[in-house]
Amino acid sequence: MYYLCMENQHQRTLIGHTPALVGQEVTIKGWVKTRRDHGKLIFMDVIDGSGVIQVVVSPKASEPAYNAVLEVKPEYVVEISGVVNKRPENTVNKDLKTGEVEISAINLKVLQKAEVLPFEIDSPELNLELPTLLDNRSLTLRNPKIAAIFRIQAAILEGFRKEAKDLGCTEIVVPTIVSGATEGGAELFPIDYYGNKAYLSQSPQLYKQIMVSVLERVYTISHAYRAEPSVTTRHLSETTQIDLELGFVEFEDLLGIFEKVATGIVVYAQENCKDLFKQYGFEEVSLGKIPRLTLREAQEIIFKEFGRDNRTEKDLAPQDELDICKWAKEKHGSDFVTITHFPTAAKPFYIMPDPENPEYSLSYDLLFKGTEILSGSQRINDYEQLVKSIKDRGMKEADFGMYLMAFKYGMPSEGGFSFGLERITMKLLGLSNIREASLFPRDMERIDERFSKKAEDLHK
Ligand code: AMO
Repeated sequence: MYYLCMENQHQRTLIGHTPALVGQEVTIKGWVKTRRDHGKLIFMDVIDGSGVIQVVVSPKASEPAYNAVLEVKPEYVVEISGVVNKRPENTVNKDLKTGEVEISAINLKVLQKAEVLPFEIDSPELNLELPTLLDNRSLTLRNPKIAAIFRIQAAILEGFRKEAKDLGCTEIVVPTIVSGATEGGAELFPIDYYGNKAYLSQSPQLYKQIMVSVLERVYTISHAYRAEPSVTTRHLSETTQIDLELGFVEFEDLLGIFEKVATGIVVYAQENCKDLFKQYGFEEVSLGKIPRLTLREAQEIIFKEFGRDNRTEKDLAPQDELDICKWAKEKHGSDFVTITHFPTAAKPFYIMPDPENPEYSLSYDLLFKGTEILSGSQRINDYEQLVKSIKDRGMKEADFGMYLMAFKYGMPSEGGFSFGLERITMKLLGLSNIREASLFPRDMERIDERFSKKAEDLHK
């Protein structure tokens, strides 16, 4: 049995363990979510980190508990002792692990009061506009459906780590204060670094590549900063990238590897969070064989099937991604689709041009339910070729000294990829805006609080 002992005499049972304790007296600690009064019979949903349970308080069962409950409001922190009982058959909640039991209260102690809430935060559908949700993030995160997003996000990370470990990768931690750009087009945030010019990193790219020459197979979960100049539903200024990089691999191997990792993450999250998926109506993913298309093939399909001629564009537009995913689902029963061979000139310097047609590169994106969630490539591993690629893009070899050193002294064929954590979460759960998939999202308009609101407050 699992107890969390705060003090020897104060043993506490986690709510998630109550189904195994029917007939026994337990003490739980948690937050009151809802309170329903039926005359002198009072029902409360109480949660802790492990689950939610219904607590029944009545003067017949316990006069002291009844007197104490009268002042209790949502979000009060309470300690409750009582007996775990089976719930009457017609009130069992099958979607909950604790849905078959309830606690009949004997004692109730208020550990901490809460102010009256500015709005009801418990109902599954909060019906608040996104800016209001984010303005009150510390509170709205307490909504069980919103909290569930981040339990599932944790499972996505666990699933990724499991896949990476199965591949024999070692986890590394890399810096995010850097001296330059890696991702070409994406904008940089400059910082003042002791009077020197520095930037917030756009990607762990260069470090994970260097580490291939040290540990051969590595992964890292890292913050990446993108000074996105526009507000969209799928871009954040600070994002979490989950990256993997492997030595002694070729392009075809890489395609198989990231497709397996992506599928593995989804399966792991769905299996380990079954209750949450069911309870909150998150849709299951279709996992047919993932179709692979070159960019030009995908654009040809978009032209033929959806009537838009984007056949010379260097990337897929958001609507193209939606349409090609629709096509993949209908024709291949897959929520994923792999797109390869983006034009070399439009890609960062470290990406290997296809030796058979150097105008296109050995690069790939993975789309999931209508949006790119991953990109990666076979890398240039030859030192001379890499230096040339840097110079061809108008960049200076000297700015990449530390990075190039790893290539000068023997780098095998290598490649890797990066998932956007918030993008996978958003798509897996069918969220309409990426901000919902980030605990404390950063964008052009806010760092926690809206800049416009701060300015208004200043003028008050
Ligand atoms: P890329 O720039 O495509 O590639 O980023 C990889 C993945 O990170 C996510 N992502 C973002 N998510 C939210 N907001 C953003 N502003 C944002 N930018 C990127 C996306 C994207 O697919 N170094 C390469 C990867 C590699 O080659 O290994 C890179 O950073 O899901």
